[in-house]
Amino acid sequence: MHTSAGTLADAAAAVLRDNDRGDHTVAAPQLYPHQWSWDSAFVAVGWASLSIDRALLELRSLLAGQWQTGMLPQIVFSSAPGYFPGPDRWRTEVAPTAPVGVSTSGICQPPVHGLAVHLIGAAAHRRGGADAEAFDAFLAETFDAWLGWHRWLANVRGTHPTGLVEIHHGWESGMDNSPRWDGPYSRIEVGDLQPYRRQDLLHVADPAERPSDADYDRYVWLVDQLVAVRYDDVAARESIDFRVGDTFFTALHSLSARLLARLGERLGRTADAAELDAMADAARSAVQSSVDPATGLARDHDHRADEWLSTSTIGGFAPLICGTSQDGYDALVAELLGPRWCGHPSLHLPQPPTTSPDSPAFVAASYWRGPVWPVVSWLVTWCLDHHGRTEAAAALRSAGLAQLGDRTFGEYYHPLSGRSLGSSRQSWTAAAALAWTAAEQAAEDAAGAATAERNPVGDRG
Ligand code: 2M8
Repeated sequence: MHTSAGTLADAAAAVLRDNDRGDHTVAAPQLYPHQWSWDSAFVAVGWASLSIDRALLELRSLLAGQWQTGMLPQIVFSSAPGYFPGPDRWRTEVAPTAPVGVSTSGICQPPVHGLAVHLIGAAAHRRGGADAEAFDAFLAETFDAWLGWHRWLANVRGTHPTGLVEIHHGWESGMDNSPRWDGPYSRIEVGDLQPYRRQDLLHVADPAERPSDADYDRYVWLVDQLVAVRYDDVAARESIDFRVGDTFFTALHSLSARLLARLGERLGRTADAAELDAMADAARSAVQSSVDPATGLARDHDHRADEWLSTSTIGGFAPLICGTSQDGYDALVAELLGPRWCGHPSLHLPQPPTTSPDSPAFVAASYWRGPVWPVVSWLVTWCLDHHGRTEAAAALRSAGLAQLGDRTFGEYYHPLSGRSLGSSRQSWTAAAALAWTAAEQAAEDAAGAATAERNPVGDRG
């Protein structure tokens, strides 16, 4: 195990190095030639096992794109060509609150950054010396930026009576064409669209792995709607055709705010830490209130149609991220490992598919409609560990590492055959491999230390 885990880590490190563009890591070499917000947080966690300085640089580059409102943008653009929609469609220069001198998109992505900062800090302090000092300086320098991001989420995007953080585009969820959004998208009537040309289909083996052209029309329509109101937050909330409370996003807001609160205390920022804790509590309550009593899964809420959305997707496991009652948590872990999800008899490996294979909305090879996403599996295993479910975490982690044994570092995987899909050499998949191998190593070291303690003369036989 030791040797093969080491080899996988070396291969994963090579992917990050290949995708490194100096101050940022592209999400994938061809399909995604820019810096994506939640990708860069996961990627920074991967970098932390190789270089703390490089991990911190990744987050600094992302923060350079932060809007004056506090929003962290979905994409910080480089000058690389070949991605649609690029800066000329986003036209964020019309927004008075966009950053100056940095080109970004005009929406956001899930707030996993607090988790990344927490994990990089833990790695830096395990190493000590210059790494610990570099992290402490970074934290002092950037704490207000992270606080501003969460304030924006709570105060601008978290005002609906459900308490769920609302998103204005499926891209903001990170799970672009998930069946979670089928209802809200079906209600959108696309008006006159300026012509555009997709670039993504040039980089995948089969167009069926990507969203459809009809999906893209809606995606672009929403971008145009935001441009029309110059990205004004209040005007967007009133006019945009897609307004959905996202339970998974809200759970991540809660988790990250909680972890940032602890870091704030270390800086002596007691009042700010209390504010972050209050945000974390409110977001967790909203996630708990979204749970469907019939299924135990959390639900999104379509604010436009005023209805709950209850398709069986990975989003339903949001309480595993932010925490819930002991019984509620145990029931959700049992559901995750049970026959509708990771224990489904048709699965290649016990890994969470993005939609339950039992759901009519499940499509095995289509992007966020069914495939296994290693980065999401890693997030789930980290949360299980964090909330004390170490056995469940270890079981999913070892299946996740087996999944990555093909060394393609696929963007996502066919849940029934295990085939790699979408882009290969995807940065966040490599980051997941690095984080998992580090966790595996830590578990082996802990087991070794326990054996040595029981048997101090060193007789292992
Ligand atoms: C995918 O989304 C982008 C738009 O943001 C795309 O399809 O062009 C999603 O998987 C998203 O979650 C991810 O952050 C991004 C880059 O990996 O790709």
